[in-house]
Amino acid sequence: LYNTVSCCLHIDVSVLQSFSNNATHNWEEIGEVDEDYAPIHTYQVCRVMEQNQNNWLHTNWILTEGAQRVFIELKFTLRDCNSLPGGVGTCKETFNMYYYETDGDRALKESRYIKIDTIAADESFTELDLGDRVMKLNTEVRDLGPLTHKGVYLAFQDLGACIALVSVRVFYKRCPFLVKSLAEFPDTIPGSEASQLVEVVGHCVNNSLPLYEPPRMHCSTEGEWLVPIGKCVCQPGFEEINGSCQVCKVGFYRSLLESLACSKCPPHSVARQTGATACSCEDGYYKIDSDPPNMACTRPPSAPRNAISNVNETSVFLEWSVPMEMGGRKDVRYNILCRQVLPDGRGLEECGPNVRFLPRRVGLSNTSVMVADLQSHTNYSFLLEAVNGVSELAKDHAKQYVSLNVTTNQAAPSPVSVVRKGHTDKSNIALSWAEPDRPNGIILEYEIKYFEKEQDSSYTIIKSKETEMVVEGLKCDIFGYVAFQVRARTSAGYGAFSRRFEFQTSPYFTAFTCAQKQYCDMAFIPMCLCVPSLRRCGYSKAKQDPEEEKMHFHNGHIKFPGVRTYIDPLTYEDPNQAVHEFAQEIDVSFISIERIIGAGEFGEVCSGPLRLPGKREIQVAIKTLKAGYTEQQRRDFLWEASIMGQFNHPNIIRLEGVVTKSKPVMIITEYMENGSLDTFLKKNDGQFTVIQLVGMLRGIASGMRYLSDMGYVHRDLAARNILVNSNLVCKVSDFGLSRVLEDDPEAAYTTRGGKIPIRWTAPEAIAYRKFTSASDVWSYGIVMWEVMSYGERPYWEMSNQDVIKAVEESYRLPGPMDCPEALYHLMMDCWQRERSNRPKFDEIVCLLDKLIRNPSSLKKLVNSSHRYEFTPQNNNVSKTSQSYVKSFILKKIYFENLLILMLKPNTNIYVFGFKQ
Ligand code: ACK
Repeated sequence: LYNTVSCCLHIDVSVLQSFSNNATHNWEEIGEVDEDYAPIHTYQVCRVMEQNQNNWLHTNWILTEGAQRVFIELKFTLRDCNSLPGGVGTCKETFNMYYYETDGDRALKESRYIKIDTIAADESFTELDLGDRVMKLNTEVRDLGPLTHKGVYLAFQDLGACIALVSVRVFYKRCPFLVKSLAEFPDTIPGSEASQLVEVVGHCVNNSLPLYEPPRMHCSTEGEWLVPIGKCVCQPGFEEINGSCQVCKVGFYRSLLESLACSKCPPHSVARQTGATACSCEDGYYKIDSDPPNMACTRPPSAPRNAISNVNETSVFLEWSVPMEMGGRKDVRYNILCRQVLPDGRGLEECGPNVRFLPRRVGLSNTSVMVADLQSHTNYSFLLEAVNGVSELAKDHAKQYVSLNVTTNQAAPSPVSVVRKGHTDKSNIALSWAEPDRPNGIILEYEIKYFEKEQDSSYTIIKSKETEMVVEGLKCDIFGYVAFQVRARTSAGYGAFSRRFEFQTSPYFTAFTCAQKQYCDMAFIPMCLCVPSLRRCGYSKAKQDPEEEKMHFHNGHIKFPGVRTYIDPLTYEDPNQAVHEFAQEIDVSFISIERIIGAGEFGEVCSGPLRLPGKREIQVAIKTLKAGYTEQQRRDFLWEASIMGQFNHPNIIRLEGVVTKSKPVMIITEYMENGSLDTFLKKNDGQFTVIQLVGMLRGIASGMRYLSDMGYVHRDLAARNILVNSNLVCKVSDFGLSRVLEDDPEAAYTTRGGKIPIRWTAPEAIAYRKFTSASDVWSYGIVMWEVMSYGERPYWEMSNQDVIKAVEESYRLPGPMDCPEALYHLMMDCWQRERSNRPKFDEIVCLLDKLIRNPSSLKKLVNSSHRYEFTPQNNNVSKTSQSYVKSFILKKIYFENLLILMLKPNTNIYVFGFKQ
């Protein structure tokens, strides 16, 4: 009696004993034979003709071995009282089962026992069966829990039946020892509650480690392992073979947890021992830390080849080809060593800091460089060196250069870089300047060019052999400014002019303007800076433009101020990008899965606490994606998160985040204590006031108003897709366009292909897939009807085809029982054939608010003329259109094509859509 998930408890049938407080009321221990004449051992009692029977049979003390919930399977036969000769007498057809929990084995009075259940037979036997030797054996199973003591007694009470107890099997279920993903999970006893999950942390098998986090599984009360999280992988130097970790062979290595198998050492590297986590390089070959483990060992490159130079005055352009041998790497760079040949064989001297290398001197990735600002008529020697990532490591590797000797030409002097103003009066300015940084020869003279600021087409040039002079007879602009430029001349010709230097002549003007500091500063801004500063002003002005300021761009979509728009995740090339744009990634360690609350299309829906660092713990719902999914299923699953994450409204289910970096993939949302609205209403039939119901409808309408403002059409608005929290707040859920409809068990295929939840969908959406906020309004009307009838199924058992036809023929659902007329009118408005005549969601919210503010408007209930009377004479009622009258039905009798309902007195029932 032991299988993988359940284990029997020790129960010794031979020590079952009866209470013997009354010698005539005892069970008897009888050895019998079954139909096949095999011996069976039973306990029997059959005192059906005697009054006041109270016969007890109890078991020995059964150790429960820590199980919190045990199952009791009874096999018994029971005599049909009607078949007893001589009338029924006091004959019973049931017996009772009891239990008592204790921590030790001690005798107990039956009054201390607690009843488990009354046991009735599915099949009772008659005299005839006895004659035919037919054994009508009944099997009943009951469960018992939560148990808190070491053991339990069971007892069976007979009150006057004819019973033979053939077997009592007591067992509990457990999740068996399991090795999964290299983690061992011990044999585990489930929790006591029916939906409880026990989280078990797995132990990694020898030579393996947890990947990212310890592996976990959840043991269900049915003895099944569910929701695997995390896994183990073989530690470096080992690989997984047949569920265990085997050491890497010589010549092989495994370095990363992410890689699966041991790999052969890459070229120029070796692993001389087993269990290598990396391979070491052969002599003369090297590796740097950033080289991936599977990369070959490499060596420095050979020297660059075919170097040539091209001299232009005091600049040299150097060019070369890549080395013959790159060393096995792609990161080859070039360095230049520049040395000036000193006259008279005095050797070489490194080039000074004034020499410029374009783009740079070391770490060149291209095979050319421009060397500028050399001295004219000078010999230079350049050494070109190729290096790569391992050159630094290869210290004993002789450096290989290619060298180039170059002689520069004569060149004009470089520009004068500084001009200063000396003594100034109304029309004279004293100037001085520094010699150019690179005169490139002997300076013969300087040229000074000056002109009125802003009027450089008309200028004057004067010459000086010195580096200073007084410029006289200046003509100033209205602000007294004059601009100067200076250049030097050698035997190689003139150098370029310096930049403009602007100086003021008039002391009177200076005194006047500098009193106005701001104006003065502005006047001194060099012209070349003015242009960018003006441009900056223009830009910032544009930014201040109220319209521009308010326009935002998001992934190519223009978004307008105040109105956020829904972005279809389809517009993202990479759906993962959409998920992470709108949903926060949550580390799985912040989540504990405590129980399963339902089954979704993609896997279990669970609940548990979410503990984000620095945030208060909250209860969340966890939708999981079951293992073995395809990439498409993963995308479809996360699609909902990309949509939900864009919404932020108290009546829309809030997305907390997603778990995509570990498995299983999860969507985490706020937890809604009362689950889905349809089930919630059915469970609480008739329990709410009208105002409470209208409050729920108002919430749903407000959520839908938000969605329609965002430009999102839900397409599957129905009470089953609304969730309710502990404060009766309703929130719209289940997003995801066509995918949602694929999941919805209510969605049926239309003649045009797509799947549509017919009963909730507007005619134009069924006929030609015209889904709009107006079709959502139609569905909202159906949700109103579901709410006001406490979860009744719209159009009851009518077929989808009959519904389409009835709606087409202008039939509409009748007002639910006790529904305020104002609400029924609103429903009927939502079901206007012409979609433009249906109210908008903001109008619906507004109307519901009015009704809530003025509850007397809800007093008038829907007129009974909206209902059809169901009379016994109306015999032509077809089976599909028979009405469904919930708890008012006492009995249903089917007679040929008629359904006869026996109803409670004063029941007002309505029948919808029957055929005459
Ligand atoms: O009717 P229910 O209890 O409410 O059963 C379904 C089940 O999971 C499968 O969808 C429940 N459910 C889904 N999301 C949530 C949530 N955020 N909070 C509470 N229950 C949820 C739903």
